[in-house]
Amino acid sequence: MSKKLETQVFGKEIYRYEEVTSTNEVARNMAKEGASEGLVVIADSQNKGRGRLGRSWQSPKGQGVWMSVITRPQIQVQDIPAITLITGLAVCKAIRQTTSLPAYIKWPNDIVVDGKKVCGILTQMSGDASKINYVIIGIGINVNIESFPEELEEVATSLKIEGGQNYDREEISISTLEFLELYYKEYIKVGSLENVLDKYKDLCITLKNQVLVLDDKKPYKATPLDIDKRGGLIVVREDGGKETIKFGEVSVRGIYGYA
Ligand code: BT5
Repeated sequence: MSKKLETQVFGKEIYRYEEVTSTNEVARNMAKEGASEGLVVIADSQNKGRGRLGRSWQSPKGQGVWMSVITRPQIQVQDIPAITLITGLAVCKAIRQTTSLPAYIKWPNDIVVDGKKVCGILTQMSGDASKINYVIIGIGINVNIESFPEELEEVATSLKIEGGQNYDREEISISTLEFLELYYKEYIKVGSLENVLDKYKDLCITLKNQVLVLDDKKPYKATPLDIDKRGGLIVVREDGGKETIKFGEVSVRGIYGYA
């Protein structure tokens, strides 16, 4: 092992697998059985890796960090998106620390390098309006992938493709867990994103470009203004109206082929 994990809670218990359906699924089953906050599931490959909205996530063997963390935050359901934001920030910092590559966050939670996605995050929760049972934070980082299938070539990249070298997956996962614990604790302590928001905004590429908001009705162009304390993206529409987008899809000019 390259470096020792220096956390108090996250990763104190780690389950490693060669192959699973999805680390989120494995972690969810453990959480249902009462597993503690901080338990981590890591797999070498996933044969049913999941994206958001039922999409799939390519997780080739031995070439990425495919992991999930069980958390049990005592927060309001409407604050769950904040957990995703914190995770994005943690991964972005970890990639920068371990590779020195110019990683940025595409709001809310994709990590991009050179306009392409190197990491996706999937948070899944169980609970109801009165109480959260658990939140599974799933993190997929493309580390040493050399090439992608044609349909992903334009949108996906890996640390190896960008940096021209292999990186240590263990070191990246350790760094991610350390940053995640740091920001998570801060968030829970303060009860809002206040103390981490400036760091997030510094690295948020969505604030630096024009965006296309893909809402249910009709996509519209907007200028990003800020991110609020709950993690919502504040934009100004072309007609001058302000809007806060809580979650959802936003295309950023210059990223994933949006010109
Ligand atoms: C995400 O979804 O970005 C969340 C991905 C979360 C993956 C982790 S891995 C560990 C844990 N266990 C799981 O089963 N999942 C989590 P979304 O924003 O919906 O993006 C999915 C889309 O990204 C797909 O429809 C593809 O277009 C594209 N895609 C698939 N695999 C990719 C990859 N390896 N790298 C970049 N893009 C990919």
